[in-house]
Amino acid sequence: FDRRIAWWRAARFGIFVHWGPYSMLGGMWKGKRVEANYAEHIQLRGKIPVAEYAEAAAGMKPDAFDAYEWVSLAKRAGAKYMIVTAKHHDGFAMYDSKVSDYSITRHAHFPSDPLKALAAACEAEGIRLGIYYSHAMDWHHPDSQGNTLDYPDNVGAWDLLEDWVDDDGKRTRFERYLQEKALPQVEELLTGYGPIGVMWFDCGHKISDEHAEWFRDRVRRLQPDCLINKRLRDERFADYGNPHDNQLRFRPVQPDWESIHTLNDSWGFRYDDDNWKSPDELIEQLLRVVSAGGNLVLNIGPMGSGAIDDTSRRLLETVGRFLEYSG
Ligand code: FUL
Repeated sequence: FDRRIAWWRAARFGIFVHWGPYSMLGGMWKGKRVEANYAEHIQLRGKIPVAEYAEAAAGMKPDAFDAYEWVSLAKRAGAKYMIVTAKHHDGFAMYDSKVSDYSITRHAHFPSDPLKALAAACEAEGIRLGIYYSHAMDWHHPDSQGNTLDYPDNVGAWDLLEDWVDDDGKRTRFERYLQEKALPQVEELLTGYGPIGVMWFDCGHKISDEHAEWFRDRVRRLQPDCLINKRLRDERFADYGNPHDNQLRFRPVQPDWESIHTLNDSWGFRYDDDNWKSPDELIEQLLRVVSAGGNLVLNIGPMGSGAIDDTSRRLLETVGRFLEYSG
């Protein structure tokens, strides 16, 4: 274990990237602001039916996307790894998935695979690539969790306790989602993009131990050196912990832990989120987390076009300059 996690312990600082069709919407739906702190939750909070969200997603044209620019910004910021959303809760694959057509390439017809480009840029620049994958929730798949607008009979987190009875075939249906979409997608992510530093799962409280085991098994089998974050399920399944989002509120129970922060309020890009942290605040967070023995991961939300807004860029560059001058 010490050998596997050595690079991550030395890294101390990473960049998170939230990017998907929600970035293009930027918190707005049909000209109206949707009340959601997190722009990436717009489909759920805005009660947008799957068909309408999918229609909008088909219009995503990330013409300004430049993998080298993203990775070189991460590098200038002083980060050593970069975690990118391959699929968020909306179920949309931001890579060329062969498992589901609901993707940036097949659904939005973007001519190349952005994750391939990012993997190549990371390799060239010496940045470790991590992949965020929403395994427990998928608002597009009829048998997954979280979307009760289109799928009122959907399974809920409480249904998946260990002693849960297969009420109305809900467990069977949820397992169908896992077997036909989530697990095969995790397999393609672990086999098509070179060495993955960390598989970053989310909302593990919504799945059972048995289901978590299915994912862990894939990661260990396909990339034994790949790390797993706590949100696959809980610390029993993880290589490192994640204390509360955006805060360092308590002493984490795991010796290896990572604190995630975003530059403003949302993770995904939202037009009117200007609650930016100051460079001083960011540097202070970095110092607090690192001096308490953790890793800090700072999030950026590129726009739907793939461009990164000037404020995010400047903030990251300022952190990078501080790290450079302070050695
Ligand atoms: C949460 C998600 O629901 C947010 O959208 C975001 O991805 C954050 C990092 O984790 O659980």
